[in-house]
Amino acid sequence: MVNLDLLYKPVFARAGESVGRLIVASNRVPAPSNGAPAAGGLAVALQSALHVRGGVWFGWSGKTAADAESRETQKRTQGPITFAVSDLTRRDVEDYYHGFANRVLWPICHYRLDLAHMSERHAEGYFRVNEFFARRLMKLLRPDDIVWVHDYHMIPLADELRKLGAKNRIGYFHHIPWPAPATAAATPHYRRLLRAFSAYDVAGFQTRPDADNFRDCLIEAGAARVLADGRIEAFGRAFEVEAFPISIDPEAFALEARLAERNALVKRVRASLEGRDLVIGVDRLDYSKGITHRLEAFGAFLEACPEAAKARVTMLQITPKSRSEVPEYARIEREVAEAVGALNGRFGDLDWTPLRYINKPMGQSALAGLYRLARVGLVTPLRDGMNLVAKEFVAAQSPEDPGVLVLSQFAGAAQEMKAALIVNPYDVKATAAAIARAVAMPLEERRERWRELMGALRDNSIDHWAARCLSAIAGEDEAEVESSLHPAGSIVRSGTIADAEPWFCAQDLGSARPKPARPN
Ligand code: GDG
Repeated sequence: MVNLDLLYKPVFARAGESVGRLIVASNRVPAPSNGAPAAGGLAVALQSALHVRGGVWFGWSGKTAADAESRETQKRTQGPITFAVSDLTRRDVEDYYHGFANRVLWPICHYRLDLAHMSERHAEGYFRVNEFFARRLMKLLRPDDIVWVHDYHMIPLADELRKLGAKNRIGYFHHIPWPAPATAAATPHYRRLLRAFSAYDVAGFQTRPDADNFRDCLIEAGAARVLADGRIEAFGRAFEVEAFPISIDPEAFALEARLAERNALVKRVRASLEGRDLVIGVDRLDYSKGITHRLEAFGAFLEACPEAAKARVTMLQITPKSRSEVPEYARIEREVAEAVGALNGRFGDLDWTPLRYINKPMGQSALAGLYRLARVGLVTPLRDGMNLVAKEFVAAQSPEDPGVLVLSQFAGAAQEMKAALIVNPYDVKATAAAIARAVAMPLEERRERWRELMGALRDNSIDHWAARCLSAIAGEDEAEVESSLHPAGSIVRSGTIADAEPWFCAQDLGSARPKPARPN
């Protein structure tokens, strides 16, 4: 255990000026480890920011405590970063995580009111756990720290910190969509949640429509007015509501994909394809990702294009299981497995399985190499905050012979990635037609589209995103923050992610996942 008072001093300070540390709060926290393989882009970007300022990454350990008394904060320091995590009781996990976060907020934010499971006990647990986190975090907080809270699990954290007297600058980033008021208003304790947002100094969303939806929610609830400087005043506090589209590090991912041509698994897959075109889908097993619609579209494509069936175009769907303890996820797991069986039964042959369906998570290198191998990337969520797979697929392509991205209009990424083939994922026939078009697309058009897409990624890399968010939260100069994130030779490549839920790279979804608490 390390005493936080001994923490490394911030390095991002001009002479004579003190800069507070960065405190990142998220449901799950990466486990510090030396020499581990590169973690997902987001974790790397946040660790870079933490390295620069020095700071604390705070959240749930992913483990269950025997009882409320054994929820001590465990701290481990690696260089300038301290990882501070607490266990939660079985009941906390059930109510806060499986319950309110994943059975109320997740479905409602993804426009699935039909899947929302309203339970007063879960709601009460959600606010209780956030209060618990706030009490723990308050013990670590210094007056000049800035706090950056991530995602829907922790919306009330700033409000709870304020109640305990925190005066720090606190920002929030919402990784998933924010729905229009008519949908959002179905959330239990809706007004309390809206009020909780007003404790932040900045509320960040993935896209302009999401930010607008959120603003409309406040205004329609009669809780807010827009100030002359563009900020919102609600429940007696003024704060900024802004869109910060998250991204990846396109150059690092491109390099990873180039190097992965030598990856043994990628080589095996290439050999097994025997020259056939590959269509790839990569998603956590989640009903928001539109996997059954996508499989239906792939079947419709094979049916409508006998020449594709003859050429034995093959689809690879990589789908690590996720949140299996939640009943709605167990259901989608069964539905997808049935759809896979039906498709292969219908179109397959003795020597051809049209759809390869994998539930285990891949290593990041293999994943990058498989994207590069594919002629078509199918990213067709029914709703998605951003969708980093779409961005990774593009970054992984060979500029000389790039694959084609088919992208849902309902992914946040579609706002920026206009040169993809944009589809309505509910329209199975139209998606099938887009697959056919992508498979047959001439090289020159593929190159042109890819250049435009890659240009969009370069204009807004993950570092740029982190710098924009941080400068808004801290009220600092954006260019200066960005240039400080990666001073020469300082790229952070350590840290593995303890669990992928919900916005981290899914590499550890399998064995590293915490033991689930059984639903009552
Ligand atoms: C949430 C929002 C938003 C997946 N399978 C494997 C693997 N992955 C990695 C992908 C990608 C990440 O997981 C998934 O990111 P997405 O953005 O696609 O989706 P969510 O997990 O739902 O994330 C989303 C995101 O937060 C960030 O703000 O974009 O809208 O829902 O990086 O590569 N990685 C490895 N093996 C796998 O099998 N290594």
